[in-house]
Amino acid sequence: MAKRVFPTGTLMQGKKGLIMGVANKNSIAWAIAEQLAAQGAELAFTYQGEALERRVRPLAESLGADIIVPCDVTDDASMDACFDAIKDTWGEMDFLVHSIAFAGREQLAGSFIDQTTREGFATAMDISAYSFVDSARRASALMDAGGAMITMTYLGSERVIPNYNVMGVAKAALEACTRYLAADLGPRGIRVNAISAGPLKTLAAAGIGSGRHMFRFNKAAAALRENTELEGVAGAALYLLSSLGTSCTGETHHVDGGFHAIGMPQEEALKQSLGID
Ligand code: NAD
Ligand code: 0WE
Repeated sequence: MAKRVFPTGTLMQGKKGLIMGVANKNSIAWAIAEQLAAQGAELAFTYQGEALERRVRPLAESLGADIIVPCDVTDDASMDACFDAIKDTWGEMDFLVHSIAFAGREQLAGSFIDQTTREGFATAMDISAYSFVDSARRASALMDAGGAMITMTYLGSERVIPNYNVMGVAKAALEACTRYLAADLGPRGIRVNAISAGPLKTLAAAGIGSGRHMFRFNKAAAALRENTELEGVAGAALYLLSSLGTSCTGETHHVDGGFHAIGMPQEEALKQSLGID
């Protein structure tokens, strides 16, 4: 695979921020980190647990990260320690990237009505939506000079996507959280937005039952007739987190080749997606 190249510049010069949600080099959060670093940002990273440290630390170090700390968003003590480390090292921060989601694997196969349990619902909401509120509260306490935050969402929040199930409900909550956070933090000059990305081949998308079909259908039906490129997501993140994004807050911005805009695909696209010629 060709190495990704990101436009270089000084848009993020002098800005410090936290990247939450890198698991490996395919993570959306990693592409965003590379783009922000190419524009001069200073970065801190969290990793979910010891198992992921082995992957995340070398990546983070390659961008000269000052702070690399464990953080499990379901654990208050771990969240305290993470934001204490930032406070102790930097004192203040300018931006936050939240790129974290989880639902039990059994929730993501089969029908929503049958698969969704009380516990599965609570876990998906806790890790995929509440964690953004908690992180935003802690990060904003360190943003005295204004700032910006983003989270990652998916179209399954707005429309039914087979098997996405309770994650779709959690993403709808996450997008609503984005608007409420934008309202609360706006008076302090802190912007809060979400990027709704089309399907990307990451760890979180691996092993989706209908994966092959999904990528084929997305490509055929999308306005641009191509799957989503990570570069586009990273570019949107740079826009939303830099001064280019001034005046934009509370928004859910789609980066999905225009798939979200299509109500019914062209006949030939539909045939192509089903492999009929
Ligand atoms: P990924 O697996 O690389 O990232 C998911 C991250 O969530 C991992 O780093 C994992 O460690 C972290 N995480 C899960 N539970 C956690 C916990 N309890 N505490 C701390 N971290 C935890 O996959 P990705 O595709 O880069 O996903 C990032 C975000 O992008 C997610 O919010 C996902 O819903 C969203 N998204 C993904 C796609 C896609 O097709 N891949 C499309 C749109 C949106
Ligand atoms: O948000 C996501 C996936 C998030 C996710 C992934 C997993 C896999 C491993 C949340 N929880 C888990 N739990 C696990 O055990 N995406 C946008 C990618 C995705 O996932 C799908 C999709 C798409 C797109 C699941 C079903 C259908 C489509």
